Amino acid sequence: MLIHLLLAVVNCQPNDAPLFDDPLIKSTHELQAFSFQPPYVEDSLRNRWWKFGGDAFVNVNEYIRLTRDTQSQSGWLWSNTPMYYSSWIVEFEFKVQHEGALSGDGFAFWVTKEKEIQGPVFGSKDNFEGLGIFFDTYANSRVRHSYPYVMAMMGDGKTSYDHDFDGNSVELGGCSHDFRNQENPTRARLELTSVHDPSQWIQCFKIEQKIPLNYFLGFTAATGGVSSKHDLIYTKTYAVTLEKSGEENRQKSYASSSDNKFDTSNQYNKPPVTEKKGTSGVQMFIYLVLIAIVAYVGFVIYRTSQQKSNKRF
Ligand SMILES: [Ca+2]
Repeated sequence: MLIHLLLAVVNCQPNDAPLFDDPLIKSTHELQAFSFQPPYVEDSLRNRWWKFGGDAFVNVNEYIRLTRDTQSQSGWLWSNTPMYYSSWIVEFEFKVQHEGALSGDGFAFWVTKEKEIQGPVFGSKDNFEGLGIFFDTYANSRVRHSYPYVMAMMGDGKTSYDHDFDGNSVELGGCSHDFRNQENPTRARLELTSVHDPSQWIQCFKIEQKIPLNYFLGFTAATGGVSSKHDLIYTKTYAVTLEKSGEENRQKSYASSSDNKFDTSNQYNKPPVTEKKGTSGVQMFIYLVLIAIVAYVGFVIYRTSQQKSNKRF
């Protein structure tokens, strides 16, 4: 299934409520499994839905810091649960601050098959499968546009990001946006749904790509010879039901989940949702598919036997 991706980056006041003023959106509900906000951790000093590692650490009242403003850092934060909705919106606020003249390398937002593997692409592995959105603050190659630069890459598991050339050859879309050393956090919104462009936002890019279900959401950041503090303030993720095709999207999502052998019973913590999930509708959809397959197999057997009997006589 082809999906529109849209990223908007704005400088904004902290804690503004998210706006979904699109008439095509029938309803949204927040997915707790893909959201976080202060104090980030529970009594056990862990987060039930997210895991962090490398050089990342939590300041419970203010931020999750992926890297400090020192050289050769690498930190990560990944969702425990894979995303099994096909239409969703994620919004996150972040701050990138540095004291030296230069900042680097940047951070990434991921929707990928694998997680928690450190590497050279903003702290995560190269040759990844899935979507990477890179908030690149350092020009490693000849400058083609102003920095910081935000860009998207769709990884097929074989193609390299090529850090030394800032991913120039694999860029699907991007924009320049100065989010460094801003007084307020910068907010980004990524929409994996077919709604129109939000009016209050600056559109960074819009591309059409297929993103498989059951990929993990993550953030990683790295510093090299130059450095920055890469801080995440909050993330809120919403499942979206569209006006006309919402129920259809929901059913496709669940049907594809079973195709991918997603085990909702024990392999992962299933995220809580506030809406009724329409199980009977999903069952009906699966029954219809099974009936269609049975009918087709019956037709093939019938035609084969007819052809054989035609040859015989
Ligand atoms: Ca770079």
